[in-house]
Formats: sequence, C-alpha cells, structure tokens
Amino acid sequence: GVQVVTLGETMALVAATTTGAFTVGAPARISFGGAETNVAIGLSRLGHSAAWIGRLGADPLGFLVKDALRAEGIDVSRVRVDSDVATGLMLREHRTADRVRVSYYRRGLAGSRLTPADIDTELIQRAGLLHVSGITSALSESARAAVHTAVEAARSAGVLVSFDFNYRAALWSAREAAAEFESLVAQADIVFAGEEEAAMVVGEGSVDEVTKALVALGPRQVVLKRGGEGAYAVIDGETATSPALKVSLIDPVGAGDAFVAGYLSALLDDLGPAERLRRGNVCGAFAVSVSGDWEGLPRRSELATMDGTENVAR
Ligand code: ADP
Ligand code: KDG
Repeated sequence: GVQVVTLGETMALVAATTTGAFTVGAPARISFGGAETNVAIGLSRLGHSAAWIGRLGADPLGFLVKDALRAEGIDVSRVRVDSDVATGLMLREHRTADRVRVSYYRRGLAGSRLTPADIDTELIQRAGLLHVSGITSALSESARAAVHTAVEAARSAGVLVSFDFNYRAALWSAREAAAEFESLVAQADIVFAGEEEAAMVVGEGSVDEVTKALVALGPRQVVLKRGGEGAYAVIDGETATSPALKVSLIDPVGAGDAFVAGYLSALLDDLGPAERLRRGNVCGAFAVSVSGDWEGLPRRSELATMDGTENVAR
C-alpha cells in the first residue's frame, strides 16, 4: 500500500520560454502538470509514498506523463491508458512579463473519462490519506462520481480526506462549483482554499470569519493559502498563521499545490500546526521561485535551503 492516494487529470504542457503571444517558431518547453500529481510529486520528493489514479491517452504526451510520474516515484499502477482518446494539453503563454495565460485543451479528453470503476477503494482504505481537488468534479459527471466514490471509501475506513478547492473558472460557473465545493468541504478533514474560493461557499468576510465558517461545515483543519501573505489556519479549534518566505516570484503556477504537499508532509510526519504551515510555505517558496508547475519542488534534504538569508550555500 501507499501513504497517500490522489486522483484527477494530468495534462501535457507546452510553455513559452519567452514573453509575448505564441508565434510561429517561438521557443517553448514541453512538460506536464495537474494539480493532484503536483501534490503527489511534492510528497514523493519529501519521502512519502503516493499513488495517482487517472486516465491518459495512448499517445506521446500520455506516455510522457506516465513515464515522468513513474520517474518521480509515484505509483501509476492504477492509471488507465485509453487508445481511443487524446491526452489533455495546456498551453502557457507568458503574455507579458507579469501576465501568464493558460489555454486548456481537455474537454472530452482522456482525463474527463475518469469513472467510479477506476477507483481502487482498497488502495484508498489501506492508505493514511486521500487528497482530491475541486478540478476533477468539473471535468465530467463520471469524474465527479469518481471523486465521491473515493471520498466515501476513505471516510468509511477512517482514512483522512484532504480537499483543495482549486476553482478553475474556465471549467464551470462559480454557482455550479460552490454547491460541489460545499459538499466536499463537509466530507473533508483537511481543507485548503484561497480567500476568494472560500467566499464562494461561505460568503464574503474577514480571513478569520471565512476560515471559521468553513470549519463550521465539518473539517477540523482549514487552511487559507494567501500567496505572498503566507497562510492562515484554524486547526483543531486553534488559530495558526505563518508568513510566506521572501523569494523572487518567477512562476506562481503550482504554488498552491506545493503548499499542500508541504502541509500534508508535515502532517504525515506528526508535526504540529506551526510546522505544517511552515513546511507548506517553504514548499510554496520553492515552487514560485522556479519555473514550472512542479519542477522546483524540494527534496526533504533541501527543505533547510530556505532557512536563513544566505543566497549561496557551500
Ligand atoms: P494558489 O496557487 O493556490 O493560488 P497561493 O497563491 O496562495 O496559492 O500560494 C500558495 C503558497 O505559495 C502561499 O501560501 C505561499 O506559501 C507560497 N507563495 C505564493 N506566492 C508567494 C510569494 N510571492 N512569495 C513567497 N511565497 C509565495
Ligand atoms: O495548480 C496548478 C494546476 O492548475 C496546473 O498544474 C494544471 O491541474 C491543472 C489545472 O487544471 O489547472
């Protein structure tokens, strides 16, 4: 068995390596990304075992994703590769120095075919933690059902459920998403959200108010990810905060997933609230200061790299 099980869609990525709109011959880098596999990679690099359940197409991009995840030490034995559908794709333009534009090519593609039959409930019930994100429920009815199958399996076996809102406006309306998010918050033990995401479910309020309003729906751990402000949490009834680290912002995509990986890693290590938030912020700092959704995530031996203020370690 594995410590952590996650599921969802992972797509190939073509990311511009210069600023400006895409043009013929513009330089780009091929990679991949998916909120849940970003978390799994983070956990794996920190020494935890993780499995990802999802679907890919039997095409060059699908094999690229599966091989790379395997190389990161993730259990991909439950990944299904379909021969009659393409792997999803994201295009990322650095439209200007400060504005990144992501275009998705995913509707109806491999990831959206995830279905309850893909969920290995025994694998989940033997694990310590299940992590899901709000993206999966937006992909298709069957993907949404798969999320609920996984969550119910975890809950019935007393396995912790972690949920990150990850609202993607390109996939569904705020109204549709809010109802689904509320249901997942109520079934989760650990919830991660941004301030605006939290407000989708509990309405506008101060950081403290929206966090406590989420706690009132059921989860014992609610963490607000606050970008350059760090994190604010209510954990087992106690408030905890932790500042972000001072680093250069190179690529904000994947910061939230990095934070989640760091937080969950510390939780799995039985560390307290302050250490969980701290490790989340350290992993977030690694993610934003390296380009790529997950490429900058630290190994356990590298966590201390962010301690102190020296730029060069030798
Ligand atoms: P999301 O990617 O889900 O929108 P955030 O933007 O809140 O998430 O970022 C997640 C975490 O990444 C933050 O809580 C923080 O730890 C880290 N982070 C984000 N932006 C910065 C920044 N400018 N400087 C340092 N750390 C950051
Ligand atoms: O959180 C980063 C993810 O958004 C990215 O890797 C791709 O899963 C993704 C999505 O749907 O946006």
